[in-house]
Amino acid sequence: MALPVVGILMGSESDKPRMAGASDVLTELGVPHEVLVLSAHRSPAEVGAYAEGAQAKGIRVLIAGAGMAAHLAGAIAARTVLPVIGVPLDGSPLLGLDALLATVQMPPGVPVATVAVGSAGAKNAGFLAAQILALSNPELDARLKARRVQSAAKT
Ligand code: RP5
Repeated sequence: MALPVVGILMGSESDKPRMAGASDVLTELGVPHEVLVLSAHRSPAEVGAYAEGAQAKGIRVLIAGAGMAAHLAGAIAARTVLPVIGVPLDGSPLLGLDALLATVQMPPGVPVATVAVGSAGAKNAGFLAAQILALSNPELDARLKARRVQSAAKT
């Protein structure tokens, strides 16, 4: 089994259905990844330790999905210079607008690349992570391009 190069984190077990697309896309594209549930407010020390150790263990891109105040992606981005993709999740009474603003509005210097709210965003986070990795992986680049050709043929 290849070591994971993408870490997918989410703030709660309850986020799993909405975040599943990120893992599905990476599996389809043959990108080794790991999935963890870690909460920025319930387990902040574990979040910090994971973010600080990710690069040294071979992770190259991080995906973080959370709902409500959604500080997981930003908390991770504060502790690593790996690219962090944030997925705002829509499980709250505000339907993800809260998570969108919390995730996208990072102060300058510590970016979170924020994708769409909910399961569409989770899938796009998987694609975006793969596209970042494809910059230095010609086989993955070819798989992504082949997939675009396939999806164009379906329209
Ligand atoms: C956030 O709070 C999680 O990412 C989740 O979207 C939301 C609710 O979490 P639970 O109360 O369902 O664990 O931290």
